[in-house]
Amino acid sequence: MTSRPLALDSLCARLNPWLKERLRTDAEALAKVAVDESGLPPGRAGAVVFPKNTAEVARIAAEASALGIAVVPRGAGTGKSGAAMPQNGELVVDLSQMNRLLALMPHDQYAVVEPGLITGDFHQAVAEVGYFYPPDPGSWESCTLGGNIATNAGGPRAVKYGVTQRYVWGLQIVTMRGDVLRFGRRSIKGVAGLDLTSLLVGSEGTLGIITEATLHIVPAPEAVETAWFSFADLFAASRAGEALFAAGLVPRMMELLDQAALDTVRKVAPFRIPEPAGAALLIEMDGSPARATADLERAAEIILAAGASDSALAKNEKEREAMRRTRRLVSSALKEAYPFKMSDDIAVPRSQMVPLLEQAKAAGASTAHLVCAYGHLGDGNLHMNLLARSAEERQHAGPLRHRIVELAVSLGGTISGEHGLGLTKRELLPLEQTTSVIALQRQIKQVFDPQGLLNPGKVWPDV
Ligand code: 2HG
Ligand code: ZN
Repeated sequence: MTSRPLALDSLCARLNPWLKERLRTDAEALAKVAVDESGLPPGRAGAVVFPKNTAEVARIAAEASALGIAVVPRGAGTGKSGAAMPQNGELVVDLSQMNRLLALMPHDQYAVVEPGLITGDFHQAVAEVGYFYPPDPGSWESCTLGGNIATNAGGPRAVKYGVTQRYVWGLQIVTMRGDVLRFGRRSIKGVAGLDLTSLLVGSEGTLGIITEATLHIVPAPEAVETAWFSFADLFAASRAGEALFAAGLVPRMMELLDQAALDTVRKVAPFRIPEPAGAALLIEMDGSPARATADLERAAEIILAAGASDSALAKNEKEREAMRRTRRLVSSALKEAYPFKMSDDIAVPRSQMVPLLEQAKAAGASTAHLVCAYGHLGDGNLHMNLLARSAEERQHAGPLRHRIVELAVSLGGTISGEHGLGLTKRELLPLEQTTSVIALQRQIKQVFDPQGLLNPGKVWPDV
Protein backbone atom coordinates (compact mmCIF):
# COMPACT_ATOMS: atom_id res chain seq x y z
CA MET A 1 0.00 0.00 0.00
CA THR A 2 1.43 3.42 -0.86
CA SER A 3 0.75 6.68 0.92
CA ARG A 4 -1.34 9.37 -0.68
CA PRO A 5 0.16 12.88 -0.46
CA LEU A 6 -3.15 14.26 0.86
CA ALA A 7 -3.23 11.75 3.68
CA LEU A 8 0.39 12.53 4.43
CA ASP A 9 -0.44 16.23 4.64
CA SER A 10 -3.21 15.47 7.13
CA LEU A 11 -0.81 13.33 9.14
CA CYS A 12 1.79 16.11 9.21
CA ALA A 13 -0.89 18.57 10.30
CA ARG A 14 -1.74 16.24 13.21
CA LEU A 15 1.86 15.52 14.21
CA ASN A 16 3.23 19.02 13.76
CA PRO A 17 1.74 20.71 16.86
CA TRP A 18 3.60 18.39 19.24
CA LEU A 19 6.65 17.22 17.24
CA LYS A 20 7.45 20.64 15.74
CA GLU A 21 11.06 20.69 14.48
CA ARG A 22 11.24 16.90 14.95
CA LEU A 23 8.90 16.49 11.98
CA ARG A 24 10.75 17.24 8.76
CA THR A 25 9.56 17.42 5.18
CA ASP A 26 12.39 19.52 3.70
CA ALA A 27 14.39 18.14 0.79
CA GLU A 28 17.61 17.79 2.81
CA ALA A 29 16.03 15.68 5.53
CA LEU A 30 14.14 13.52 3.03
CA ALA A 31 17.24 12.93 0.90
CA LYS A 32 19.23 11.82 3.94
CA VAL A 33 16.81 9.03 4.83
CA ALA A 34 16.22 7.93 1.23
CA VAL A 35 19.47 5.92 1.02
CA ASP A 36 21.48 3.35 2.92
CA GLU A 37 24.75 1.55 2.15
CA SER A 38 23.27 -0.89 -0.34
CA GLY A 39 24.27 1.11 -3.40
CA LEU A 40 20.63 1.12 -4.53
CA PRO A 41 19.33 4.31 -6.17
CA PRO A 42 17.70 6.61 -3.59
CA GLY A 43 14.15 5.81 -2.53
CA ARG A 44 11.52 8.44 -1.69
CA ALA A 45 10.41 9.53 1.78
CA GLY A 46 7.28 11.63 2.34
CA ALA A 47 8.30 12.90 5.78
CA VAL A 48 10.64 11.99 8.60
CA VAL A 49 10.00 12.13 12.35
CA PHE A 50 12.46 11.87 15.22
CA PRO A 51 10.59 10.55 18.29
CA LYS A 52 12.19 10.81 21.71
CA ASN A 53 10.31 8.09 23.57
CA THR A 54 8.03 5.06 23.24
CA ALA A 55 4.85 7.05 23.86
CA GLU A 56 5.68 9.29 20.91
CA VAL A 57 6.38 6.29 18.67
CA ALA A 58 3.04 4.77 19.71
CA ARG A 59 1.16 7.95 18.91
CA ILE A 60 2.91 8.34 15.55
CA ALA A 61 2.08 4.74 14.61
CA ALA A 62 -1.57 5.10 15.66
CA GLU A 63 -2.02 8.37 13.75
CA ALA A 64 -0.32 6.93 10.63
CA SER A 65 -2.45 3.80 10.85
CA ALA A 66 -5.66 5.77 11.12
CA LEU A 67 -4.78 7.62 7.90
CA GLY A 68 -3.40 4.57 6.06
CA ILE A 69 0.14 5.99 5.88
CA ALA A 70 2.99 3.53 5.54
CA VAL A 71 5.88 3.80 8.00
CA VAL A 72 9.56 2.88 7.67
CA PRO A 73 11.53 2.51 10.94
CA ARG A 74 15.16 3.54 10.63
CA GLY A 75 18.39 3.60 12.65
CA ALA A 76 21.68 5.01 11.30
CA GLY A 77 21.09 3.95 7.68
CA THR A 78 24.23 1.79 7.55
CA GLY A 79 22.31 -1.27 6.31
CA LYS A 80 23.43 -3.05 3.16
CA SER A 81 20.12 -4.30 1.83
CA GLY A 82 17.76 -1.32 1.54
CA ALA A 83 15.68 -2.53 4.50
CA ALA A 84 15.42 0.95 6.03
CA MET A 85 14.89 2.81 2.74
CA PRO A 86 11.48 4.35 2.04
CA GLN A 87 10.22 3.73 -1.49
CA ASN A 88 6.92 5.47 -2.07
CA GLY A 89 6.68 8.56 0.10
CA GLU A 90 6.38 6.70 3.43
CA LEU A 91 6.76 8.32 6.83
CA VAL A 92 10.25 7.48 8.10
CA VAL A 93 10.49 7.02 11.87
CA ASP A 94 14.13 7.81 12.61
CA LEU A 95 14.99 6.39 16.05
CA SER A 96 18.43 7.97 16.38
CA GLN A 97 17.31 10.33 19.16
CA MET A 98 16.20 7.43 21.33
CA ASN A 99 19.76 6.54 22.21
CA ARG A 100 19.93 6.11 25.98
CA LEU A 101 21.52 3.31 27.93
CA LEU A 102 18.67 2.77 30.40
CA ALA A 103 20.24 0.17 32.71
CA LEU A 104 23.53 -1.67 33.05
CA MET A 105 23.34 -4.70 35.34
CA PRO A 106 26.66 -6.59 35.15
CA HIS A 107 25.78 -9.06 37.91
CA ASP A 108 22.53 -9.95 36.20
CA GLN A 109 24.39 -9.97 32.87
CA TYR A 110 22.07 -7.64 31.01
CA ALA A 111 21.67 -4.05 29.90
CA VAL A 112 18.57 -2.19 28.78
CA VAL A 113 19.00 0.10 25.79
CA GLU A 114 17.07 2.32 23.46
CA PRO A 115 17.27 1.44 19.74
CA GLY A 116 19.23 4.50 18.61
CA LEU A 117 22.25 3.79 20.83
CA ILE A 118 25.39 3.46 18.68
CA THR A 119 26.79 -0.07 18.94
CA GLY A 120 30.36 1.17 19.56
CA ASP A 121 29.17 3.45 22.40
CA PHE A 122 27.47 0.46 23.98
CA HIS A 123 30.65 -1.64 23.62
CA GLN A 124 32.50 1.13 25.44
CA ALA A 125 29.99 1.47 28.28
CA VAL A 126 29.93 -2.29 28.84
CA ALA A 127 33.76 -2.50 28.73
CA GLU A 128 33.99 0.14 31.46
CA VAL A 129 32.39 -2.31 33.92
CA GLY A 130 34.59 -5.20 32.76
CA TYR A 131 31.93 -6.74 30.54
CA PHE A 132 31.64 -7.53 26.87
CA TYR A 133 28.91 -7.27 24.22
CA PRO A 134 30.26 -9.52 21.44
CA PRO A 135 28.27 -8.57 18.27
CA ASP A 136 30.58 -6.35 16.21
CA PRO A 137 29.15 -5.54 12.76
CA GLY A 138 31.72 -3.82 10.53
CA SER A 139 29.95 -0.48 10.95
CA TRP A 140 29.94 -0.60 14.81
CA GLU A 141 31.31 2.93 15.01
CA SER A 142 28.14 4.33 13.45
CA CYS A 143 25.38 1.67 13.34
CA THR A 144 22.70 1.43 16.01
CA LEU A 145 21.64 -1.44 18.27
CA GLY A 146 18.07 -1.19 16.96
CA GLY A 147 19.33 -1.70 13.40
CA ASN A 148 21.52 -4.59 14.55
CA ILE A 149 18.50 -6.26 16.17
CA ALA A 150 16.23 -5.59 13.19
CA THR A 151 18.74 -7.28 10.85
CA ASN A 152 20.15 -9.82 13.34
CA ALA A 153 23.58 -8.43 12.54
CA GLY A 154 26.75 -10.50 12.74
CA GLY A 155 30.39 -9.47 12.56
CA PRO A 156 33.85 -11.04 12.91
CA ARG A 157 33.39 -12.19 16.51
CA ALA A 158 30.32 -14.27 15.60
CA VAL A 159 32.53 -17.26 14.86
CA LYS A 160 33.00 -17.79 18.58
CA TYR A 161 30.25 -15.71 20.17
CA GLY A 162 27.33 -15.95 17.74
CA VAL A 163 25.22 -13.21 16.19
CA THR A 164 22.96 -10.54 17.71
CA GLN A 165 20.05 -12.90 18.34
CA ARG A 166 22.00 -14.77 21.02
CA TYR A 167 22.19 -11.53 23.02
CA VAL A 168 18.63 -10.26 22.75
CA TRP A 169 16.77 -11.35 25.86
CA GLY A 170 13.72 -9.15 25.53
CA LEU A 171 12.13 -6.37 23.53
CA GLN A 172 9.61 -3.61 23.78
CA ILE A 173 7.93 -2.87 20.48
CA VAL A 174 5.24 -0.58 19.13
CA THR A 175 2.85 -2.15 16.65
CA MET A 176 1.35 -0.26 13.73
CA ARG A 177 -1.88 0.02 15.74
CA GLY A 178 0.06 1.96 18.35
CA ASP A 179 0.07 -0.80 20.99
CA VAL A 180 3.14 -1.07 23.19
CA LEU A 181 4.13 -4.72 23.74
CA ARG A 182 6.86 -6.01 26.01
CA PHE A 183 8.11 -9.60 25.87
CA GLY A 184 11.16 -11.71 26.60
CA ARG A 185 13.11 -11.89 29.85
CA ARG A 186 15.60 -10.28 32.18
CA SER A 187 16.55 -13.56 33.83
CA ILE A 188 19.08 -16.00 32.39
CA LYS A 189 16.26 -18.47 31.83
CA GLY A 190 12.73 -17.76 30.60
CA VAL A 191 10.60 -20.02 28.42
CA ALA A 192 7.08 -18.66 28.88
CA GLY A 193 5.00 -18.75 25.71
CA LEU A 194 6.20 -18.47 22.15
CA ASP A 195 9.59 -16.86 21.64
CA LEU A 196 8.38 -13.56 20.20
CA THR A 197 11.75 -11.96 20.88
CA SER A 198 13.45 -14.27 18.38
CA LEU A 199 10.66 -13.68 15.88
CA LEU A 200 11.26 -9.95 15.99
CA VAL A 201 15.05 -10.23 15.76
CA GLY A 202 15.90 -10.07 12.06
CA SER A 203 12.36 -9.09 11.02
CA GLU A 204 13.77 -5.94 9.37
CA GLY A 205 11.20 -3.53 10.76
CA THR A 206 8.25 -5.35 9.21
CA LEU A 207 6.48 -6.56 12.39
CA GLY A 208 6.95 -3.83 14.97
CA ILE A 209 9.05 -0.78 15.83
CA ILE A 210 11.64 -1.69 18.46
CA THR A 211 11.73 0.96 21.19
CA GLU A 212 13.70 -0.84 23.91
CA ALA A 213 15.85 -3.97 24.17
CA THR A 214 17.25 -6.06 26.99
CA LEU A 215 20.66 -7.27 25.87
CA HIS A 216 22.80 -9.99 27.40
CA ILE A 217 26.36 -9.03 28.29
CA VAL A 218 29.15 -11.42 29.27
CA PRO A 219 32.34 -11.07 31.32
CA ALA A 220 35.11 -9.70 29.10
CA PRO A 221 37.88 -12.16 28.21
CA GLU A 222 41.06 -11.18 30.01
CA ALA A 223 43.32 -11.36 26.98
CA VAL A 224 43.15 -11.28 23.18
CA GLU A 225 45.91 -12.27 20.76
CA THR A 226 45.82 -11.34 17.09
CA ALA A 227 47.84 -12.41 14.05
CA TRP A 228 47.87 -11.88 10.29
CA PHE A 229 48.83 -14.70 7.92
CA SER A 230 49.66 -14.38 4.21
CA PHE A 231 49.03 -17.01 1.54
CA ALA A 232 49.72 -17.57 -2.14
CA ASP A 233 45.97 -17.78 -2.86
CA LEU A 234 42.61 -17.79 -1.17
CA PHE A 235 42.09 -21.54 -1.52
CA ALA A 236 45.20 -22.17 0.55
CA ALA A 237 43.94 -19.63 3.10
CA SER A 238 40.54 -21.30 3.24
CA ARG A 239 42.06 -24.77 3.72
CA ALA A 240 44.28 -23.45 6.50
CA GLY A 241 41.18 -22.08 8.21
CA GLU A 242 39.55 -25.51 8.05
CA ALA A 243 42.66 -27.11 9.53
CA LEU A 244 42.32 -24.88 12.60
CA PHE A 245 38.80 -26.09 13.36
CA ALA A 246 39.79 -29.67 12.59
CA ALA A 247 42.40 -29.35 15.35
CA GLY A 248 39.65 -28.33 17.81
CA LEU A 249 40.57 -24.66 18.11
CA VAL A 250 37.83 -22.02 18.23
CA PRO A 251 39.14 -18.63 17.14
CA ARG A 252 37.19 -15.54 18.14
CA MET A 253 37.86 -14.14 14.71
CA MET A 254 38.80 -15.75 11.39
CA GLU A 255 38.60 -13.26 8.56
CA LEU A 256 39.63 -13.83 4.96
CA LEU A 257 40.83 -11.24 2.44
CA ASP A 258 41.51 -12.21 -1.16
CA GLN A 259 43.95 -10.53 -3.52
CA ALA A 260 41.46 -7.94 -4.82
CA ALA A 261 40.53 -6.99 -1.24
CA LEU A 262 44.19 -6.71 -0.22
CA ASP A 263 45.17 -4.66 -3.27
CA THR A 264 42.29 -2.25 -2.70
CA VAL A 265 42.59 -1.77 1.05
CA ARG A 266 46.40 -1.53 1.05
CA LYS A 267 46.37 2.24 0.34
CA VAL A 268 44.28 3.08 3.39
CA ALA A 269 45.29 0.23 5.71
CA PRO A 270 46.74 1.18 9.12
CA PHE A 271 48.49 -2.24 9.12
CA ARG A 272 51.31 -2.69 6.61
CA ILE A 273 50.09 -5.65 4.57
CA PRO A 274 53.02 -7.97 3.76
CA GLU A 275 53.84 -8.45 0.06
CA PRO A 276 53.45 -10.45 -2.02
CA ALA A 277 50.19 -11.96 -0.85
CA GLY A 278 47.39 -13.59 -2.81
CA ALA A 279 45.21 -13.82 0.30
CA ALA A 280 45.33 -13.27 4.05
CA LEU A 281 43.75 -14.59 7.22
CA LEU A 282 43.21 -12.47 10.31
CA ILE A 283 42.97 -14.69 13.38
CA GLU A 284 42.17 -13.86 17.00
CA MET A 285 42.16 -16.01 20.12
CA ASP A 286 40.95 -14.97 23.55
CA GLY A 287 40.67 -16.22 27.13
CA SER A 288 43.09 -16.04 30.05
CA PRO A 289 46.47 -14.58 29.04
CA ALA A 290 48.04 -18.05 29.06
CA ARG A 291 45.16 -19.59 27.08
CA ALA A 292 45.07 -16.85 24.42
CA THR A 293 48.86 -17.05 23.91
CA ALA A 294 48.96 -20.84 23.80
CA ASP A 295 46.00 -21.02 21.40
CA LEU A 296 47.47 -18.46 19.04
CA GLU A 297 50.85 -20.24 19.04
CA ARG A 298 49.12 -23.49 18.21
CA ALA A 299 47.04 -21.79 15.51
CA ALA A 300 50.19 -20.32 13.97
CA GLU A 301 51.85 -23.75 13.85
CA ILE A 302 48.82 -25.26 12.13
CA ILE A 303 48.37 -22.41 9.69
CA LEU A 304 52.03 -22.25 8.72
CA ALA A 305 52.07 -26.03 8.24
CA ALA A 306 48.95 -25.66 6.08
CA GLY A 307 50.81 -23.37 3.68
CA ALA A 308 50.89 -19.79 4.98
CA SER A 309 53.89 -17.94 3.56
CA ASP A 310 54.21 -15.39 6.32
CA SER A 311 52.82 -14.44 9.74
CA ALA A 312 52.72 -11.24 11.80
CA LEU A 313 51.77 -11.19 15.46
CA ALA A 314 50.28 -8.00 16.92
CA LYS A 315 52.36 -6.92 19.92
CA ASN A 316 49.85 -4.64 21.62
CA GLU A 317 46.28 -3.33 21.43
CA LYS A 318 47.29 -0.63 18.93
CA GLU A 319 48.67 -3.22 16.52
CA ARG A 320 45.67 -5.50 17.08
CA GLU A 321 43.28 -2.70 16.24
CA ALA A 322 45.36 -1.78 13.14
CA MET A 323 44.89 -5.32 11.81
CA ARG A 324 41.17 -5.39 12.60
CA ARG A 325 40.64 -1.95 11.15
CA THR A 326 42.44 -2.95 7.96
CA ARG A 327 39.90 -5.72 7.56
CA ARG A 328 36.98 -3.41 8.43
CA LEU A 329 38.08 -0.87 5.84
CA VAL A 330 37.80 -3.36 2.96
CA SER A 331 34.12 -2.59 2.35
CA SER A 332 34.54 1.20 2.12
CA ALA A 333 37.82 0.94 0.16
CA LEU A 334 36.11 -1.27 -2.43
CA LYS A 335 33.18 1.12 -2.58
CA GLU A 336 35.55 4.02 -3.20
CA ALA A 337 37.32 2.17 -6.04
CA TYR A 338 34.19 0.51 -7.47
CA PRO A 339 31.26 2.81 -6.62
CA PHE A 340 28.72 0.47 -8.24
CA LYS A 341 29.93 -2.74 -6.59
CA MET A 342 27.32 -5.30 -5.65
CA SER A 343 27.81 -6.82 -2.24
CA ASP A 344 26.40 -10.09 -0.97
CA ASP A 345 26.61 -11.99 2.27
CA ILE A 346 26.00 -15.63 1.40
CA ALA A 347 26.87 -18.29 3.96
CA VAL A 348 27.57 -22.02 3.60
CA PRO A 349 28.52 -24.80 6.02
CA ARG A 350 32.21 -24.31 6.74
CA SER A 351 33.20 -27.51 4.90
CA GLN A 352 31.71 -26.08 1.68
CA MET A 353 33.84 -22.96 1.68
CA VAL A 354 36.57 -24.23 -0.69
CA PRO A 355 34.04 -25.52 -3.29
CA LEU A 356 32.13 -22.23 -3.00
CA LEU A 357 35.25 -20.15 -3.57
CA GLU A 358 36.46 -22.32 -6.43
CA GLN A 359 33.14 -22.28 -8.26
CA ALA A 360 32.39 -18.61 -7.64
CA LYS A 361 35.81 -17.48 -8.82
CA ALA A 362 35.51 -19.75 -11.91
CA ALA A 363 32.07 -18.29 -12.67
CA GLY A 364 33.54 -14.78 -12.36
CA ALA A 365 36.44 -15.65 -14.68
CA SER A 366 34.10 -17.14 -17.29
CA THR A 367 32.03 -13.96 -17.40
CA ALA A 368 35.02 -11.59 -17.09
CA HIS A 369 33.61 -9.98 -13.94
CA LEU A 370 35.89 -9.22 -11.06
CA VAL A 371 34.67 -11.18 -8.01
CA CYS A 372 36.21 -10.10 -4.74
CA ALA A 373 35.81 -12.52 -1.82
CA TYR A 374 36.39 -11.48 1.76
CA GLY A 375 34.74 -11.76 5.13
CA HIS A 376 33.92 -14.14 7.88
CA LEU A 377 35.61 -17.34 6.75
CA GLY A 378 35.19 -18.99 10.14
CA ASP A 379 31.40 -18.57 9.88
CA GLY A 380 31.28 -19.78 6.28
CA ASN A 381 29.94 -16.27 5.60
CA LEU A 382 31.57 -14.44 2.73
CA HIS A 383 31.07 -11.09 1.10
CA MET A 384 31.23 -11.90 -2.57
CA ASN A 385 31.54 -8.46 -4.07
CA LEU A 386 30.94 -8.09 -7.78
CA LEU A 387 33.11 -5.09 -8.56
CA ALA A 388 31.58 -2.52 -10.88
CA ARG A 389 32.61 0.99 -11.87
CA SER A 390 29.37 1.95 -13.64
CA ALA A 391 25.65 1.26 -13.45
CA GLU A 392 25.96 -0.77 -16.68
CA GLU A 393 28.69 -2.96 -15.24
CA ARG A 394 26.55 -3.48 -12.15
CA GLN A 395 23.60 -4.47 -14.26
CA HIS A 396 25.68 -6.87 -16.35
CA ALA A 397 26.86 -8.56 -13.19
CA GLY A 398 23.23 -9.44 -12.28
CA PRO A 399 23.16 -12.97 -13.76
CA LEU A 400 26.54 -13.82 -12.20
CA ARG A 401 25.30 -12.68 -8.82
CA HIS A 402 22.27 -14.91 -9.23
CA ARG A 403 24.54 -17.84 -10.08
CA ILE A 404 26.71 -17.32 -7.02
CA VAL A 405 23.72 -17.06 -4.70
CA GLU A 406 22.23 -20.22 -6.23
CA LEU A 407 25.57 -21.91 -5.76
CA ALA A 408 25.57 -21.06 -2.04
CA VAL A 409 22.07 -22.51 -1.63
CA SER A 410 23.02 -25.65 -3.58
CA LEU A 411 25.94 -26.15 -1.17
CA GLY A 412 23.52 -26.16 1.78
CA GLY A 413 23.89 -22.47 2.53
CA THR A 414 21.79 -19.32 2.62
CA ILE A 415 21.26 -16.21 0.50
CA SER A 416 21.96 -13.96 3.49
CA GLY A 417 24.24 -14.68 6.43
CA GLU A 418 24.14 -11.28 8.08
CA HIS A 419 22.80 -8.28 6.11
CA GLY A 420 19.17 -9.31 5.65
CA LEU A 421 16.99 -9.28 2.55
CA GLY A 422 15.47 -5.78 2.50
CA LEU A 423 15.06 -4.78 -1.13
CA THR A 424 18.26 -6.26 -2.53
CA LYS A 425 17.60 -9.93 -1.88
CA ARG A 426 13.86 -10.33 -1.38
CA GLU A 427 13.34 -11.62 -4.92
CA LEU A 428 15.97 -14.31 -4.27
CA LEU A 429 14.15 -15.77 -1.27
CA PRO A 430 12.36 -18.49 -3.33
CA LEU A 431 15.82 -19.91 -4.11
CA GLU A 432 16.05 -20.87 -0.46
CA GLN A 433 12.51 -21.24 0.90
CA THR A 434 9.39 -22.93 -0.46
CA THR A 435 6.22 -21.07 -1.36
CA SER A 436 4.53 -22.50 1.75
CA VAL A 437 7.26 -21.24 4.05
CA ILE A 438 7.08 -17.77 2.50
CA ALA A 439 3.26 -17.83 2.73
CA LEU A 440 3.48 -18.70 6.43
CA GLN A 441 5.69 -15.65 6.99
CA ARG A 442 3.19 -13.45 5.15
CA GLN A 443 0.46 -14.73 7.51
CA ILE A 444 2.59 -13.80 10.51
CA LYS A 445 3.15 -10.36 9.02
CA GLN A 446 -0.63 -10.03 8.61
CA VAL A 447 -1.19 -10.75 12.31
CA PHE A 448 1.21 -8.02 13.42
CA ASP A 449 0.32 -5.52 10.69
CA PRO A 450 -3.08 -6.26 9.11
CA GLN A 451 -3.05 -3.14 6.94
CA GLY A 452 0.44 -3.90 5.57
CA LEU A 453 1.68 -0.44 6.52
CA LEU A 454 4.92 -1.26 8.32
CA ASN A 455 7.99 -1.22 6.08
CA PRO A 456 6.09 -2.41 3.01
CA GLY A 457 7.80 -4.06 0.06
CA LYS A 458 10.71 -5.51 2.06
CA VAL A 459 11.94 -9.05 2.83
CA TRP A 460 9.38 -11.03 0.81
CA PRO A 461 9.15 -11.17 -3.00
CA ASP A 462 6.22 -9.57 -4.81
CA VAL A 463 3.33 -11.96 -5.27
C1 2HG B 1 31.90 -6.41 6.44
O1 2HG B 1 32.02 -7.55 6.91
C2 2HG B 1 30.52 -5.86 6.27
O2 2HG B 1 32.86 -5.70 6.16
C3 2HG B 1 30.32 -5.21 4.89
O3 2HG B 1 29.56 -6.80 6.54
C4 2HG B 1 30.44 -6.13 3.74
O4 2HG B 1 30.22 -4.32 2.16
C5 2HG B 1 30.30 -5.53 2.35
O5 2HG B 1 30.28 -6.31 1.39
ZN1 ZN C 1 30.36 -8.75 7.19
